[in-house]
Amino acid sequence: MNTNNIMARLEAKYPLEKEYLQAVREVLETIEETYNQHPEFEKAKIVERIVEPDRIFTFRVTWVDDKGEIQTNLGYRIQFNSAIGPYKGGLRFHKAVTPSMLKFLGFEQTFKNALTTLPMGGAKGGSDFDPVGKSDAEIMRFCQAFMLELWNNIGPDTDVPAGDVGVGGREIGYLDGMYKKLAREYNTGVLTGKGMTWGGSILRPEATGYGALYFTQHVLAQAGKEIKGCKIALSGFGNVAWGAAKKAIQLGAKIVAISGPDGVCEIPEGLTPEMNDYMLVMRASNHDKVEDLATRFPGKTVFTPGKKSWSVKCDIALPCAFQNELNGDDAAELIKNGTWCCCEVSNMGCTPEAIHTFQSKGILFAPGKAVNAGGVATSGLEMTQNAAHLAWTADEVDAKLHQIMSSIHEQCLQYGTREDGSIDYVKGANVAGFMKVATAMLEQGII
Ligand code: 2IT
Repeated sequence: MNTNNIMARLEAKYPLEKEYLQAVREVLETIEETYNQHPEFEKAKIVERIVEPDRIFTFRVTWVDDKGEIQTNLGYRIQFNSAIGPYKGGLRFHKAVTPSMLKFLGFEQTFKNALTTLPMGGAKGGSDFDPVGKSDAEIMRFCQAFMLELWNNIGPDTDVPAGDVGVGGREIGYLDGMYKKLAREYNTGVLTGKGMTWGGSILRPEATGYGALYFTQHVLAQAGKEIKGCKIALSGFGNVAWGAAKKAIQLGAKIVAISGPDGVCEIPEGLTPEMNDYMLVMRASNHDKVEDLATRFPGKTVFTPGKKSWSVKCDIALPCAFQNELNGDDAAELIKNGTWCCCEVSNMGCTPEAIHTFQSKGILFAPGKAVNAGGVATSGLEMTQNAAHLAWTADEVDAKLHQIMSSIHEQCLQYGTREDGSIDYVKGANVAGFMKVATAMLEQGII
């Protein structure tokens, strides 16, 4: 295989699908060498097959807002790859959602899920519905209308959606309620991220952030460093940023910045547990402004409009919000200010230029596929508990999460150790995920 040839074909076929093309190129560039050592992959045209989703559902979602006006959005579910298990991946509700965005996320999910060691295929879905400024009743009516279209294409053994940007516990509740009403199945296993009284797994809300910090600890330990006392700048204030901050504080690090679409809040003395929990209130308000933290905790935070967290001096940068939120200029500014590690917690949070800048300057860098896999892994653990009709304790789930993040780190070392002993985590994660899915596809024949 030749990455440039395959990319040229995909670029001609999907000229407008920027994010999808970016995600595919990154994977192909890093797996090319390994792929070409396996003529059986080439013969079975694995790469041509793995870059295309198995199927895409697109549907209209019409609902009535609080003023009685009719609103129409588009809904999607992309079932990307089922070679290693039922389709699995989140739903994103955000005004910028396009098929390209969901294809990139579904593609990445396929490899991420393979890394978790659990049997889950890759999927993603969502809508261009904009939750900002919506009332709780509007959120509920939208979720119900969305599920009215989706329910027939998902199921506990076929496709199991979960949350992502704009979809948290509240939305999963409304979606699950409607699914049960339509499907008349009450086995609780069709969505993950459920509430604790109706089949949810303890620690699932924290899992993406906790797993990311466990992975960061491995990256640091590998380089002979430790997290205690480190200053961390992170972006966002949603579920993922909340969990990451919570674990970082527990581990003795200091969160010196969080950000939102409106700007950055610097917190010179570090985010307190009380401020950390206020992030949940900010998320639930649908106000989408990080300035709310400064308003609630005056004197402890400094809000600067229009700036990102990457302008704040820190040891470790943790992008926790959205794709391409940290670009080449941001990476250069971080490095200038002394940052020596960046672990991507958001999916494709760094642009290719940013990754190149980090890697060429010897900054420790780990990609989202590995760093944030604890979220979907704990979704996998939720599926297991649901299938067995039982609930594990927090200690049991946390121990399994630790084990999974440690295994992902091992896989990165296996496939990403350079000749000089340093680790290319991007290559390691991509090759490890790819090898598992490609081998499964090969063994299952031409389907
Ligand atoms: O990007 C992700 O891995 C998620 N949004 C979580 C998916 C899941 O199925 O828990």
